Amino acid sequence: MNQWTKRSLVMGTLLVGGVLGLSYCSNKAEQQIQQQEQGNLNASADLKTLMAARNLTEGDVEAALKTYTPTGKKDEYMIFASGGQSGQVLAIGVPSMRLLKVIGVFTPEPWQGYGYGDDTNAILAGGNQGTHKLTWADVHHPNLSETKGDYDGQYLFVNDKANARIAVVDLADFATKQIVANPLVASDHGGAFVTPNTDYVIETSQYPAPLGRDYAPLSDYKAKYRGLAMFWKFDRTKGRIDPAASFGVELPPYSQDLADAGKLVSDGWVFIGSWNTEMATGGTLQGKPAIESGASQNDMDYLHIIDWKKAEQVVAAGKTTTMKGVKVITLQTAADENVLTLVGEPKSPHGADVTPDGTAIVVGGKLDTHGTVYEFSKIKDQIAAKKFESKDEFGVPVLSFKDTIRGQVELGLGPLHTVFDDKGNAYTSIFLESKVAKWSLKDMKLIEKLSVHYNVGHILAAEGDTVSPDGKYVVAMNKMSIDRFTGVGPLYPQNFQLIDITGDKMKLLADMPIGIGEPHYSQMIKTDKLKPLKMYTPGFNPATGVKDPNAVEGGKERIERHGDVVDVYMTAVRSHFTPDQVEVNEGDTVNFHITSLEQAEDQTHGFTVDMYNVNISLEPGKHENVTIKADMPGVYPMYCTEFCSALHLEMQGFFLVKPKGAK
Ligand code: CUK
Ligand code: CUA
Repeated sequence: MNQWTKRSLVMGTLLVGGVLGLSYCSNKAEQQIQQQEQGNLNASADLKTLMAARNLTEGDVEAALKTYTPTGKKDEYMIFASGGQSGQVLAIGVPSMRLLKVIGVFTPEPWQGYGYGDDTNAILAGGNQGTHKLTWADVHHPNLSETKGDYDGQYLFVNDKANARIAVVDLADFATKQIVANPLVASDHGGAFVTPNTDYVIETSQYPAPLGRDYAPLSDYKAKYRGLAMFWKFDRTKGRIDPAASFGVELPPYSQDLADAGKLVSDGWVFIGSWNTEMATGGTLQGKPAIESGASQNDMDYLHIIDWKKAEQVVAAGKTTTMKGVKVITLQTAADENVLTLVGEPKSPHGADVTPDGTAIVVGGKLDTHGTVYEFSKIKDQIAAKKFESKDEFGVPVLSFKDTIRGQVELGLGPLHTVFDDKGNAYTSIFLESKVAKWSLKDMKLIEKLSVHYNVGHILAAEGDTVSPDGKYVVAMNKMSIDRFTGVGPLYPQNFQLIDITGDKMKLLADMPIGIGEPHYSQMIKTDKLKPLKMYTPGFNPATGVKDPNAVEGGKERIERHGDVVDVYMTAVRSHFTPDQVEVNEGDTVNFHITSLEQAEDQTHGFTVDMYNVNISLEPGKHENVTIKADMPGVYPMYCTEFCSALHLEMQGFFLVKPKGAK
């Protein structure tokens, strides 16, 4: 039997198997033939010849061996990466650096049907701010839920810097469940960082403005403009943020930046960097310095230290004011009650990262060459003893810089973010030098620098933000890729570079071009901590988290008319929708209630009504509701958008809209 006969036999099996739902087995047969073919090809080529032909060094081959993941083999880690301006989150396997999923979060995602049905539209609508419909977000920092300071694999939180929002993604089905909009500020940045048991999701503002998004002229900057640290209470039993149990802490009008929660000995505290303590507001047309230079005058800015357990007590004691429905500890109260304390940090800092043991906080400096390490015990003791050096002009106590730090280590030009391994080492991204600096936390000594390509922003490490990082891998998230990839026009991909940190020397293993958004931060979790669902229980509505009241059972499909409202109770199963003919009158409101009757793994259907901007994803067992206004008379195919079986194309129906006045 030659290959072609074998192939056509397999295709025949595929066709029959697809109808019978046996495509998995026949795929396996196809795979075996492919492997045989590859085996025959490779037998004639030895490794050295291949290396020469592809111009590969031994180092390249070693890197390939460390990352190559043959078909069927799975990754040890998963990265959850910010999708930047796309408003989404990327799930990436490590070490293969294969993209596994793009999770729709703040932006509609058609494949998942996210934002094209009633229930996911309601989730997106939860993030409405202001009067303009928001169709994008600037995602910066994904953070995994933690239990006792360790990733527990249950939830992921992300922030939208552009519109001050936080989203909750459930890692049971990798789907967004909630978006909360901060009513007090217009931008955030220090989010979405979690406390060690995920009691709170922290969101701090970036650009100061009057709280509540009121108007005040820039001449009132010091008097009326403020920052905010929001503590969103997470209700784990519901898997949702509870806005009513959340609170804010008013901050001075400095530009608050990255934040991190304390852990172990520093549990109960939050550290937030800031820049522009000069409170520059620009005014270039009036001949004043641009904000970039106005904000770079002071040698020191302020690290903000918040005692959030104290803040909880202050809230419980009712010492808050309510602004737009949010309980807020005013700046005055925060200063008086020592909820908020400041300490100097070197020129235009970026990053505030708590070490795995919780004893120290590492801060980088965009305009400083050091990594600065603060000793938490010194901070805590001085606050307890009320040993303050001064107050800022808003009355917030300030600690002495030199009495607070463990030390500083010279790292290079533009140190930004720091992550940690399991051996007491820190890894800091050096933006201007395009390097990753490895240094020892104990000896405060630089160990090694590795070139990355190029302009590294954040870096991340395996389980890097937990109390027990794994070591093994660091990923440099590079802003520029200049000469790394084939050209795709003037908007270049970003470049994630996987680095092996197991040996004495860091070793670059692989590049992954990122052609979506501008990722900022990511976290990397061991995949054995994730317990993703394979399918939903029949009739389950993932957006509401319960079996849908309109779920449809096989045999109970029907169309009901109530005046000009038509309810279509529909099921989907290979390879048909029931009912497959829906005729309504122009002007009717049509509610589709669709349940997938599938209970076989990876058997997904889609459902669209052409021209009506509907596309939902029906994973096995899932229920979705879609409402459309039948305002376009005509005949519109409804069809399944997922190639689900050999008779997928036949999985269609008709949506007929009878024009007004027609017989
Ligand atoms: S920021 Cu982007 S590289 Cu938003 Cu975390 Cu530093
Ligand atoms: Cu169902 Cu295609």
